[in-house]
Amino acid sequence: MKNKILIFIWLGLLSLSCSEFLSVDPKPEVTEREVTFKIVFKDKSGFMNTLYGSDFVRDAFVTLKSNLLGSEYNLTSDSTGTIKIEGIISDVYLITASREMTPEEMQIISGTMATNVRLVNKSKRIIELNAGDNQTIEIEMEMVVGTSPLVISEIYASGPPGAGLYYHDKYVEIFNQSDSVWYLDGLMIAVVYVYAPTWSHYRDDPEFVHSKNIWIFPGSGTDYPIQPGQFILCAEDAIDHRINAPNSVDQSHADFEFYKDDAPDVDNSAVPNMIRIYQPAGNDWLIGGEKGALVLAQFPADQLIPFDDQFLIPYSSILDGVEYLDDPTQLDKKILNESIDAGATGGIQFYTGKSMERILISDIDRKILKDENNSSVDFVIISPPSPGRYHK
Ligand SMILES: [Ca+2]
Ligand SMILES: [Ca+2]
Ligand SMILES: [Ca+2]
Repeated sequence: MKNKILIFIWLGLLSLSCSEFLSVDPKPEVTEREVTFKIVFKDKSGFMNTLYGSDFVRDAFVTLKSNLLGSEYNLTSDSTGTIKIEGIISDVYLITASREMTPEEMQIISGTMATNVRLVNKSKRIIELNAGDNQTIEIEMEMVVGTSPLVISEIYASGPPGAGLYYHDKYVEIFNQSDSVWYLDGLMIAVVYVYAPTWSHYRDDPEFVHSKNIWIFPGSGTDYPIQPGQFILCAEDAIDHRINAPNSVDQSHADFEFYKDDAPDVDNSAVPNMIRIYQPAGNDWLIGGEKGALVLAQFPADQLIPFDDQFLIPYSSILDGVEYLDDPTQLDKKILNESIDAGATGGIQFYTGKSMERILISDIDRKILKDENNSSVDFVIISPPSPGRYHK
């Protein structure tokens, strides 16, 4: 495809400075103290200065999510780029700030009515607020252009309840949230690699996702369109799993099927098969039941870079990536770089029939799913799974 999508423009990426905000004073004798603090958002793009004469980011929509309690706070920054919160509990917070640039603002800044331009806090997503002195935290925001038209809309990995160790009903679902037709031909679905014995990972690789499990969609360019608002189901096995596992779901009408031709695998001849590029182990496409990460990438399979016993996929080719953890608050355990997915969904145990689906934010002309590149806030846990459709 000739379109160059998901072009993130990173400004001043290297100038992360976090010393001023980590004024950590643990005071271990004090628990559940309440905190009052301010956060000031500053723009690194120069947009705000052009528009308003200072770098403070006004009208930023800010979400703070408590790690410990899961409580969530939504605030909007004022004309001095500031939010103030009183009386919340000391904790580690996941902070997501987003400032949509309007086409009118972009006209002033760039001379074009650009859409899909945002300021976000790329580099500082976790803050620790401790009881004690009033704190003022400064967070820099950077420009992001574009959002992927295709996203991973659901990952079902846990397996159904009441069917022993049955796990053949896993799937990944892809969604077109743009207003135009796209083509799946050749797009890549890869499982992010970790060393299983030690769970070490390549999260901090500055350029590449490492994978030992890479499949691509069939087709030669325009064979497999995905319409605006369409969900595409890629099933481990495209069968009616209720036959083997009464609490599972019917996937006999899946759009694609992972068929491993060197293994005793099921092949529904009515469902086109994903093409295995690299997955030397296992009897079928395999994703972790409780934790793992998947990426959807637009990258030529014959240009994959071999590395050790893996292949490398450039971050710049990744349309979407989603990570899930058995404990999604343990973000230090993440394996996927924060630039692809700043958080994690999950918290699902094996064989519970629970699934992870992107949150619906609009359903006016077509469905729009939440896509902050942060699975901690983008996803919701559902049961039963909703293969090939939205769960409600
Ligand atoms: Ca299969
Ligand atoms: Ca098939
Ligand atoms: Ca679904």
